Amino acid sequence: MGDVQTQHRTCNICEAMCGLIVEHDGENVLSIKPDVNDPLSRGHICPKAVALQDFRTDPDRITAPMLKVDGVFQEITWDEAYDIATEKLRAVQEVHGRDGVGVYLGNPNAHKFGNLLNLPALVKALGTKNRYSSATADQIPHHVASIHMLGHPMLIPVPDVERTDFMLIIGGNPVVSNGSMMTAPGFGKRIDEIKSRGGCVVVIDPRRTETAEKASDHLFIRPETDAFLMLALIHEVFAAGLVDLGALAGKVTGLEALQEAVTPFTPDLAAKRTGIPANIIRQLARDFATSPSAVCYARMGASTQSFGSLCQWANNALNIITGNFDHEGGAMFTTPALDYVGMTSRKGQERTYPERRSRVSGQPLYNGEFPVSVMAQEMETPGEGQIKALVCVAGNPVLTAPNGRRIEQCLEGLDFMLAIDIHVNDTTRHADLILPGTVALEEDIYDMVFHSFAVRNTAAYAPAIFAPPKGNPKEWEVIARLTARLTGANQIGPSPEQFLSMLLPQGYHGDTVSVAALLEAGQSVDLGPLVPNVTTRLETSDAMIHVAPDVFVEDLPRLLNFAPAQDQSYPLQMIGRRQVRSHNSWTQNSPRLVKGRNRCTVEIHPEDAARLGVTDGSDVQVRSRVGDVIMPAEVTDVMALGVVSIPQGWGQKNGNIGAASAQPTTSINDLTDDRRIDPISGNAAFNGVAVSVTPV
Ligand SMILES: Nc1nc2c(c(=O)[nH]1)N[C@H]1C(S)=C(S)[C@@H](COP(=O)(O)OP(=O)(O)OC[C@H]3O[C@@H](n4cnc5c(=O)[nH]c(N)nc54)[C@H](O)[C@@H]3O)O[C@H]1N2
Ligand SMILES: Nc1nc2c(c(=O)[nH]1)N[C@H]1C(S)=C(S)[C@@H](COP(=O)(O)OP(=O)(O)OC[C@H]3O[C@@H](n4cnc5c(=O)[nH]c(N)nc54)[C@H](O)[C@@H]3O)O[C@H]1N2
Ligand code: SF4
Ligand SMILES: [Mo]
Repeated sequence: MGDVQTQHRTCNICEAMCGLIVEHDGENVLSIKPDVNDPLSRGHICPKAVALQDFRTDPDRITAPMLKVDGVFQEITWDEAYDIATEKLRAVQEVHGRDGVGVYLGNPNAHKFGNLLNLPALVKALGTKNRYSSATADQIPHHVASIHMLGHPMLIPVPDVERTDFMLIIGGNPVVSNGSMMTAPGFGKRIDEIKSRGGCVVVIDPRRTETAEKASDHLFIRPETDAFLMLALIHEVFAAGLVDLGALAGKVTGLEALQEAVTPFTPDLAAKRTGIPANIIRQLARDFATSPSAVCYARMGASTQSFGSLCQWANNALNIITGNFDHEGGAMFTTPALDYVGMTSRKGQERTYPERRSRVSGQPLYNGEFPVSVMAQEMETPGEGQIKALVCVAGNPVLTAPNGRRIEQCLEGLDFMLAIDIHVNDTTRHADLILPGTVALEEDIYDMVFHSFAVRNTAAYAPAIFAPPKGNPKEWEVIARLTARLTGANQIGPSPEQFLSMLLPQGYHGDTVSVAALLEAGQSVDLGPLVPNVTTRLETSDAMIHVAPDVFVEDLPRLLNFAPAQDQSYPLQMIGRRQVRSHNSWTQNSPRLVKGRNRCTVEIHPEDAARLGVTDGSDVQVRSRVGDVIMPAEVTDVMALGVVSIPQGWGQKNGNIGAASAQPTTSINDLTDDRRIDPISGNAAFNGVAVSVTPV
């Protein structure tokens, strides 16, 4: 045991980047506390931050390369592991071509800058078009809206929560999730601040969420009908003569086309589809448009549904036509120290979208990745381009992708699967070889992605606190060494810190922010509130904002034809939910996070429950077209009538994770349907799945 030391670092579990103070003695964590001086999180943390220490010491963690021999994992050396991985992957590619190897990259990669900097080279070395990630289970509609309206997928507007007078939250639960495509730690306090300066927060959600409870107002909405609401708000803003582009006047094209496109989407039609009365929709439009500042923020519930792209387009369009785009208190654009948009600039490059279509069912490819909902059919369907081997880095699609068990069956049929992960779980247990990853406290941290989505510009860098177990390399180095074997290179490239040193000088704060300066500061540095800037950054061919791109307008007939399915065998609609003490599918080994009652319940409205004979706490069977599960019911009027909610991330059945959870749980993705996607973006439509619930 050494001297007690403290380190300031940001938490990298979710997008919130909370500032932490970690006290340790070189061997063990002594405490993890919130950093009240962090300019972004201002003292907020959640219970998952304290659990960061558990992920390191988890006895079930993989700490050596593991090769499956006769169905049983055995430890092998790193040299053997790199050799086997290279040989097997190349062997598959020799027989089946480069596309014979598929790649799936999971969510934790977005939070690990060493991975982000090294994975592109690995993917390039494999040379496969069969690329997938959790992004198509999450956020592609946001990127698609930005591509067509602003010309760059990563130019994503972020609500200026610190200054807004009116926030309309559609399908997000930031009090629990701490924000997504909106890094906003401590969102409950931020709602209080908006209200105490005389502002207002309205939540639109089929569930009266933790965010709705804190907000000024909550309106229940039928799942998947949000586009009707947002287009009706736009309709009403035009009708009331309240269009005002503000500083963007002369920078926006397509206003007339927008007005024409929304003509059929009256508040009356929206009322029929959404269940929100027309007079309330009209009033909401006027309040929004006449507020000194306002911002509409549509997230998961509005993007992972059948009309996800229309929702993200309408969301931007509403902010634009009310003068709330690139404007204080509206939807703004970050100027982070590491300029991710600039690094990936497409200025002057002619591009067509979608970039490609999938082999079997012709689904769209954006940002170089196919929808994860087609991964199973691309493994199942013979022919040139069939996936015969998989490289899965920090991903758990069996539990996180729609119809995950179909993917699970396909994994068994592969010639070879390589995983880089920390656990044997429902996905990685199908691997032939698993290379151990390293966890947060063993890695340097600089958040490459989420500063781009933060409600305030800040920057923070901290080195690793502990060495990885058993002298293992850090995860970025594992990826780099594997890449070097594949390419035959005899050395690996720069370390993440060296990369960062090269990239920061090119960013928006290059004269003050460097690795050395951040180390010297020893904690998160404040780079100020968001500033208007988008007109200099547009990458559309005419450098204008396109408020009515054809791709969205052409999808409107599909929306007009939408009527919720009337299948009496599946009379209810299922949506997902997030919970404070779990993060996606991988935190269920931390006893402090899983303790207490079984939280993997299906929430159902009391009237639905009474009609179906379901009682609170009793087991029910939930069934959809693709599968069925048995789980406890929670009868609660937080749910809209006709809608049930199941949390995502549970259902660990096989492998060494989930044991700390006292009760067996179920995976929502045993029920979600991989046939349901938003056709413009290819994003999975997790919400609005038709299900039945019956007592058992
Ligand atoms: N029905 C439904 N499904 C959903 C969602 C939903 O709301 N509803 N949400 C979707 C969303 S938004 C997302 S982002 C996806 C997430 O989908 P995934 O990215 O596939 O799943 P995660 O649960 O994040 O799993 C991460 C994997 O990484 C491993 N891991 C954790 N930390 C590390 C590490 O440091 N290094 C390495 N190498 N491995 C690590 C874990 O063991 C686990 O296997 O799920 C999606 N699925
Ligand atoms: N504690 C915790 N925090 C997390 C995560 C976690 O697993 N746990 N995951 C992280 C990740 S990967 C992401 S992407 C973010 C996501 O962060 P959020 O976007 O805030 O996602 P959710 O909390 O799933 O909230 C989605 C909301 O949409 C509602 N909803 C469902 N269907 C519809 C619909 O059709 N219309 C409308 N209007 N609403 C609907 C749901 O009831 C729910 O309240 O959270 C991140 N933060
Ligand atoms: S809210 Fe997210 S970033 Fe903040 S402490 Fe919790 S898990 Fe970490
Ligand atoms: Mo996500």
